[in-house]
Amino acid sequence: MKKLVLLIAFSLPSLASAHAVLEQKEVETGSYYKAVLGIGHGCDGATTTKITIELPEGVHRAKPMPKAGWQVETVVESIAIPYTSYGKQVTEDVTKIIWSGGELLDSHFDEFVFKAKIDAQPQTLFFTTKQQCAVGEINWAEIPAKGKTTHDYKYPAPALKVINKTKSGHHH
Ligand SMILES: [Cu+2]
Repeated sequence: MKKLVLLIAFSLPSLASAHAVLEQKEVETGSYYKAVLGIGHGCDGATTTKITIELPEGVHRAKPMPKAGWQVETVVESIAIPYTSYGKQVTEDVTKIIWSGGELLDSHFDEFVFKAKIDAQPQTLFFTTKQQCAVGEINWAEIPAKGKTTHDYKYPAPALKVINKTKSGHHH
């Protein structure tokens, strides 16, 4: 019996790559992007109950995918840089997506999904994410200084590299 208990008590060290990260880290400007935000662990062992992701400038018309066991809401605000879509001036857009009411154990992994049009010019975009737990919270909000990468930080914001359109000429 004692051996069994020891086996169960043995826990793996948490992976450095756990964190809150976007599965697909690169996208062409002007294309639609399916964002899959992976949440690798809780807040110091506590169960995750709420995820809030902020959409940076140039990420347009975001639509979250419904998620069983969670409520999802979008926050629409006026945006700093209006844009034109299908000939219409757009001055308000989704700026935040919030998943709440669910439970994600520290020992589990889950994904939070949305789609958006990436109109930002080539650059690295950062999606500041707040992870709230039954006890405590984590702000994934660190943005690397020049010459550093997200790997140099403990709580990096999920990052997405926007690249030039490839010249293949196909349409998405
Ligand atoms: Cu981590």
